[in-house]
Amino acid sequence: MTSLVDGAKRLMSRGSDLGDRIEALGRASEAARGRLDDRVVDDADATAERVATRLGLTAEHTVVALAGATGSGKSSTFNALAGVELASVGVRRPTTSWATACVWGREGATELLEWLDIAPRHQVMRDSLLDLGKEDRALQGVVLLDLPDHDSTEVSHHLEVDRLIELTDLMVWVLDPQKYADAVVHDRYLAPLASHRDVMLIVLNHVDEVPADRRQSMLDDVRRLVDADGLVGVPVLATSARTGEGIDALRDEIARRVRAKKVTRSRLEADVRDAAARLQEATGTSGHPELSKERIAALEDAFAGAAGVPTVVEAVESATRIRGRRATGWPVTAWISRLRPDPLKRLHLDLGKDSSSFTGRGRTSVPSATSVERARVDAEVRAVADEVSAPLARPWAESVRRASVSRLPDLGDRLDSALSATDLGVERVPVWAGFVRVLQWVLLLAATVGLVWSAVLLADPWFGVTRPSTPDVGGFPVPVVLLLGGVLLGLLLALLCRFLVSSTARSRARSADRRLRSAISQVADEMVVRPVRAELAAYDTVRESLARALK
Ligand SMILES: Nc1nc2c(ncn2[C@@H]2O[C@H](COP(=O)(O)OP(=O)(O)OP(=O)(O)O)[C@@H](O)[C@H]2O)c(=O)[nH]1
Ligand SMILES: [Mg+2]
Repeated sequence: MTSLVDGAKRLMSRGSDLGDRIEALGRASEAARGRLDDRVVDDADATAERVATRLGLTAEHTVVALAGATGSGKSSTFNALAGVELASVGVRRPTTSWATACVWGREGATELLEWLDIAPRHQVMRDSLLDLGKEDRALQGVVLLDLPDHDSTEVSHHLEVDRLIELTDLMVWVLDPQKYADAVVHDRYLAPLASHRDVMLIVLNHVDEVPADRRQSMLDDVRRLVDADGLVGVPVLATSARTGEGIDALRDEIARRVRAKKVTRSRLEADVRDAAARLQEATGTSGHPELSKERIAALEDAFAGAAGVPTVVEAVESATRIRGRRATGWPVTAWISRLRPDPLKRLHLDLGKDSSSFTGRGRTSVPSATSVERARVDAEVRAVADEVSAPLARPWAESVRRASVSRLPDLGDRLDSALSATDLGVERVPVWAGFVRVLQWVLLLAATVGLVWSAVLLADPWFGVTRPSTPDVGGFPVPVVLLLGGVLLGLLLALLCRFLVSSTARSRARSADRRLRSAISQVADEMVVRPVRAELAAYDTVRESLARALK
């Protein structure tokens, strides 16, 4: 396929419009592979390949095939055009089993004949028949094929006809007075090939057998049937291979088409168009909406819920509060609070950058998603697929849906590792809390000193020795000031810090929420949004490429 696209690009660089179409068809089928029915895609691929190959072969030769029912006179017409009895004409039906080729102008035809797969013993070089000469120039460049019939019981015959009809540049359908209205030729060949009407001729042979007064009405009847097949404008010629009547006109018509050098290209263009139209029918032409921000936000929200973000955020807030209080509280009561477990440790979400490298690997113990949360995830994923695929044809809507859920089996693990790899920003107690902690210990120390001092004074250990006077501050003895001041200030400071700790806890919870949601949003992008967008991109490629192939 790549070589085909490259080949088509080479043709494009030569300014070939057909090269551009082939490249577009190849691109469309590449993007549709695995998404649309294989048969339609294979058909487009094969067409692009065949057309590119034919374009790469001789442009000096035009393949003209005589096709029709058995006994219609294909071989006789072939001989009449060649001016020599090359093909056997028999009374036994069917006569011709293998296609015979007569080539006007040998140069460069070898590869073409090889591609047509015509055995050398069935090839005749018209130029080598030296005794002839008159009509040589007119059909220069023609590779005339006498095909087997398409309507006998010999299956191999119509297989050969179908194969060669696909490779032929100009098709000459030979009808006869008895069978010209047979459904076989109209339904199997003429009507389906309506798109190829520019590269077709119709011949009513055996006219010598039709009474002169009935000829015109028979020709009119043929015309009517051919028009009904969609072949409006295709010439209908009357010939008799036996008497030679109309053969010159047929030769002239073929020669005129071949000289115009448009036949091959028209044929190939029609092929590309047909294949592109079939692919387009399967793929549809409607546009699609982009994924809306709201839809993605709702999806992220559902993921955050399933990942337990609210639980973690709550834990961050209470852990910060507990740790802050422990640091800034009155040391005596703070020590008691150490007996309470740390909510983040309980969730196995250890704190901060250092610990995340360990916890990143293991599973957290954030409670797994409840069935309600899981159902919400499913519903939001479905809503994402539905939002963009509503206008798409069924195979594409189906492939968008498949893509949207393709990575969900790993979702639990991915959410969990996103959670544990996120720095929750709670590893350090704030700087001010560090100062407060020191201050609290200083105050506690002061209170202890005051306590011991007061105890000593009360115990009166001087035993009659004159007691040294106790210093005082503003009339209050220093030990009492130290004891009461230390305790009261410590408690007051602890109380004050509770407010500060609470506001720090709230702001850390908010920032943890932001960080977690940004990690979750990456997971949502990777697991759902990107796979869905990849399908839409493939769809756009197919649609745009087909529009280019059909323009
Ligand atoms: N009267 C008359 N007989 C013809 C004409 N063309 C062909 N015939 C005869 O019709 C018979 C069949 O002719 P062929 O040329 O073998 O027909 P064909 O289409 O090649 O048949 P198959 O090879 O069997 O598919 C032969 O007996 C021919 O002589 C014609 O224009 N007029
Ligand atoms: Mg024949």
